[in-house]
Amino acid sequence: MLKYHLYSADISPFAQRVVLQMEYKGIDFTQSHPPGGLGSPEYGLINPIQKLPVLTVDGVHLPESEIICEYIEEIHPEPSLVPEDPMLRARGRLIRRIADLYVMNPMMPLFKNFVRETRDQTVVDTALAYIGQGLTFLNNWLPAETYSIDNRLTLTDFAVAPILRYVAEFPPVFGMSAPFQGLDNVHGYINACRKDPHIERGLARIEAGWEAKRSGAH
Ligand SMILES: N[C@@H](CCC(=O)N[C@@H](CS)C(=O)NCC(=O)O)C(=O)O
Repeated sequence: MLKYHLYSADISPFAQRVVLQMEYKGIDFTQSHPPGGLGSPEYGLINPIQKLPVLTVDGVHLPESEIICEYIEEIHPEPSLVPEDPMLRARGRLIRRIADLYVMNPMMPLFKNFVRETRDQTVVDTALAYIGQGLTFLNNWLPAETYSIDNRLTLTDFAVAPILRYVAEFPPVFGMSAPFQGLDNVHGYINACRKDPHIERGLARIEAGWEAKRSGAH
């Protein structure tokens, strides 16, 4: 049996995507924060990209959440988290790609600009504009009342729901007061997702992670 270790953090939407998938499939794995911290030389040997998550499989290090999830899906196809139909599979990948490239990536500069005194407002405004645009892209493909594809829980929901939870939390801190306003599909979709106990567990972990960080526990 393969031995899995995941370098992760509760607050990471990318790590939660993998954690949710492995939990759903009942796969045994251990977890830890990166040894020495994300930027440490020690972690650089595990992941030269110095980001979370990394799945270590029998000593081999695999970074990038999407790549990890696809690998897990191939090794542990049951219970399946991808549709049978190739076009629906492609649609799921497309939604995940939009969420990663056009919504979550533009959010990254916000995290470097939390402190008001040193905030670069031009960078923040550009980031907010891109996030808004990415959400309108997502609005074209997400349904308003159910899971993202196939009318059932899939990998795409494990990827997109944590990212949308981030959108609900952080852009408002920078003045984007209602990120989902006018985006009925995105808004309805995230509300529908929270009714699923698997997704809810991941989102609750992210929220608890934020809380722990705020109270100085991490
Ligand atoms: N494309 C990567 C993104 C991973 C990512 O950005 N992870 C964040 C945590 S949520 C991170 O490690 N950030 C550290 C940094 O950028 O220095 C993936 O899907 O795994």
